[in-house]
Order: sequence, then C-alpha cells, then structure tokens
Amino acid sequence: MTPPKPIKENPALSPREPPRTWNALSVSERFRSLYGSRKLLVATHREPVIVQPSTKGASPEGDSPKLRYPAGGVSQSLHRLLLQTGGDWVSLQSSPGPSSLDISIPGNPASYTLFRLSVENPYREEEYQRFSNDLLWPLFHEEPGRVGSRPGDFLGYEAVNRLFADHIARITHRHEIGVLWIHDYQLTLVAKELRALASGPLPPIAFFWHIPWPRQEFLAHIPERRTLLEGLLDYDFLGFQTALYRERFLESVAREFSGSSRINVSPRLVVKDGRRIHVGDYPIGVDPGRFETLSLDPKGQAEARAFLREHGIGPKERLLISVDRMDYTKGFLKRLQILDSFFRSFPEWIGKLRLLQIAPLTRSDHPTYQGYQRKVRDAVRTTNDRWKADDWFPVVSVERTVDHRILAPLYRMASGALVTSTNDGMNLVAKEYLAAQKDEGGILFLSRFTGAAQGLREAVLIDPYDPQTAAAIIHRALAEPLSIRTGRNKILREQISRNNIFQWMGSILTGVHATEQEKQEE
Ligand code: GDG
Repeated sequence: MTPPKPIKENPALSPREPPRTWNALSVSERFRSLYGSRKLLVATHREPVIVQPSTKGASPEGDSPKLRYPAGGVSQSLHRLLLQTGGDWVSLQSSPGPSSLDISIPGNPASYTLFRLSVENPYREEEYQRFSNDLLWPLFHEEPGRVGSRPGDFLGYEAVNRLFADHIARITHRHEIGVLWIHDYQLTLVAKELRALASGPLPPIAFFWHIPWPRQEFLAHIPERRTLLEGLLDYDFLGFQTALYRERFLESVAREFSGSSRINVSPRLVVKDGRRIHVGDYPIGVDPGRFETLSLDPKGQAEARAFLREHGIGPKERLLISVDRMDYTKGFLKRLQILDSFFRSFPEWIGKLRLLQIAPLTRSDHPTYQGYQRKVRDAVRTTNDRWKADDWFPVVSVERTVDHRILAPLYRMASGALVTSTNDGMNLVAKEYLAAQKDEGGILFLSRFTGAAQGLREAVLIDPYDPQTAAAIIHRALAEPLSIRTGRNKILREQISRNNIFQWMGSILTGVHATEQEKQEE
C-alpha cells in the first residue's frame, strides 16, 4: 500500500475569513467582481415557486402566472439570493405552466430564469424519488427503520441526475456561466455526468449538502455509497452545514477509499486522481433584516391577529410556536410528548399556554408520510382531549403554509419557539424566530440535534428524546426575568446577523473562486 502523500491546503480557503458583515448588496457586488457578466447557475431538485393554475382558462401568451412559495429551506433561501444576484435555475417541474419562467419580484434588484425539467419516463422519476426520499433522506437523518427503497431504484436516480446534467450542459453552451452551484442529496451525480458530457473546460462546480452527514454506520445501509461518494468528489467544491458534518464526510471518504493511492484526505481538502476538491463548513443563515421588518409591519401584525382570531386564539394568550413541514425528522410526536409532560408536571399552565403548530404537509402522496401525518393528527387529538378545559385546548395545528408576512409577526408574538427536530441539517426556523425578537424576550427552545444548535451555543437547548427534562427547561425559562431573556436574545441575534444568508453565499463564492485560481496557478 502506498502511504498517502502529505497535501498542502490553500490558506486563502482558511475557515477564518476576516470578519465582515455581508448584506444583499455586498454579495451581489462580490459576485460581479469575481465573475463579471458571467452568470450563476443553480440546480435544485425542488422548484422555488408553485405556479397557480389559471382560473380563467388558458392564460394568454406573455401573461405572468400567479406564484406561491412552498415551505422549504433550500429553495426559499436560494430564491431570495437569486433575486439579488440574478442567474439561471434548473429544477424539476412540479406545478403547471411553461417550461421556463422569468422570476422577478418587485422591490428586488435582479431576476432569474427558472428552467423546469420534466422527466419523460414516469417510472424513472418514481425510482429517483424513492432512492432520494426512501433511502437517502431517512439514512442521512439516521432513521434506518424508515427506509423503503427497492433494489434498482438507483437506475432512476442516475437517469434523473443525467437529465439535470444534460440540461445544464445545454444552458452552459448558450449562456456564459461563472459558477455552477448544485444542491443537496438528490443531485450528487450531476458533476460526474457533466464531466462525461463535456468536450471543453467547465466552469467551477460547487455543491452544498443541506442535510446532516450521519455517523458512519448509517452509510453502510446504502449499497451505492461508493458511487455517491465518488460522485461528490467530482465536484470542485463541497460545502456542509457544520464542522461535524464535514468531518464525518471526510471520515467516510477516508474509510471507503482506504488503501487507494488515488484519494488523499486532509481536514479541508480531498485530492482525487490529482484533482483538488475543497471541503468546507458553511452554516446557512437567514436574512435577519427581512424577518425583523416583516415582524414589525403593522399591516402584517393586523393580519397575524386576524389569523389568531380565525383559529380561536385570543390576542393576549401566551403561545409557543412551531413551524415545520410535517416530516418525521422534525419530531412532531416528541413535541407533543414534551407538551404532555409539561402539563402533567406543571398543571398551573393549563389554560394559559398553547402550542401553535404551523405544519404544511410535505410528500403527502407517500405512504410513510401518510402514516406519520395520521399519527401526528391522532396525537394532537389525544393531547387536546387530555388537557382541554372548558372551551380551551392546548394545540392549534394548521396544516398549510402561512405567508412570511403573517408568520414573522406570529414569531414575534409567541413567548417561545419550540424546535424539536430529531436530526436537522441546520433549521432556519430557529434563526427566523430570533430575527423577529427585536427588543423582545421570546425564547428559542432548540433541539440539540440541529445544525443550528452547533452554532447558537447560547440558545436554550432541549433534547426531544427526554420530554420530562425538556418540559422542566421550558417551565423554568418561561419564568425568567425579561432582562435575562432579552440579554440572551441580543447575543443570539448578533450571531445570526453576522452569519446571515449573504455571508453564507459570499464566503462560498469567494471560496469557489480561490479554488479556481489555485487550479490556474498549478
Ligand atoms: C432543509 C434542511 C436546512 C415553513 N413553513 C412555512 C414556511 N416555512 C419555511 C420556513 C423556513 C423553511 O420553510 C424551512 O426551513 P428549515 O431549515 O427549517 O427546514 P427544511 O425545509 O427541512 O430545510 C434544513 C435547510 O434545508 C437549509 O439548508 O436548514 O436542515 O432540512 O424558511 O420559514 N414558509 C412559509 N409558510 C409556511 O407555512 N411561507
């Protein structure tokens, strides 16, 4: 066996970038200074918009369709960013309308073009969905009991990744692209396929992994893990949410390819067949200014009060708020157990504190999710039956998306946010809640099993697997003096202001550029 060669990392890619606060303007200026008139091309599995079917029959040519926005961290974060920098976006089409759309939203400086792919072979698309959602999603969230993929599904996964690559290759022929930025576990093989198609040089290809990278034993359940890892190493630049996930990824590469002289691993770099792949941790953030402004907007606040009225909640009631797609990784059942322990241990709260749960349905055509969503509804019913008093009951569950204009004031009005994920790459809701707490003492109760908890050390951390202790922590924190709560929020709010979404993008773009320069100097 050849001993691994020592490899030298690029100091320009040091994790300790000089501190600076990025904003929308500085990130788009940075993009332009690095890439000139060349564009950013983003690819995600899901599209960032839902096109509303026209109610007036066929919509006339050129009419702009009515759009809604799905609940989802990846697509909504990138949507906000591309409205600053412009660019192209490739994703699978999931609502009616044309095969490409120009997305521009008044008040934003740029617009982007959305290219909407459709998979012609429905069987291949089903396999792709199964491999992604029934195998990768549960295993990367350390839930092997929920795996439902079938042998052979990988063929569909490969086919759809190839379709993305084909389409991206066509766009890169027509438009001058500065960076390709591919996202998440559904698209690990796009760089590999692009390299197979390319006849000339490609722009740098970056990839961001939004979900956790699990402990090693969970990868063992994926027969194709080696192909997936090699696929990831076909990118030029890999980003993870936290140092822990980056380290676990590198450990997976080191284990899987131990003994191979083709692949060398160091803390922020992998060298594969002489090609250098930068591997970094870049925790995603939110746009705190936007949530703060929305939370203070009188019109939004009035709409939020109307929303509460509509759901039978009085204007002065104390609330805990939870906002998540109804996915098993978000710990809905654990949350209800915590509430149960809370009322059992501290009955003085009965009639005085409610949980408002905004829970838009997700993947609800899927049997695992149908079963889980049924269980959540049953548990909500049981909790409400157990603790109801007169016409009061403890859980209000709203199974639809609520616009951010209403959501941000709701965050502000709630005494606490309850984040109970059993495993979560980052969790943006935690950061949005803090952004809405200007001068307020709302408490973030944050599951320790989120990427956010790895950075927001001052938050009130809870373990969703230990409902009794979590209930006691909630009880204690709610009684804390306002000065303690606002003091804690001040520290947390400074952190989310610094590590905002623009900082995330700015440091990734800077890193990709440094990687490219290094290649040219070689
Ligand atoms: C994945 C990873 C990682 C939710 N309900 C509504 C609504 N939302 C918005 C929230 C937030 C987003 O969806 C959810 O983001 P999360 O980060 O909490 O969760 P995932 O969707 O699972 O995201 C996650 C993220 O990618 C980014 O890297 O943090 O770990 O799993 O922005 O506000 N938005 C609206 N109405 C709703 O009812 N408008």
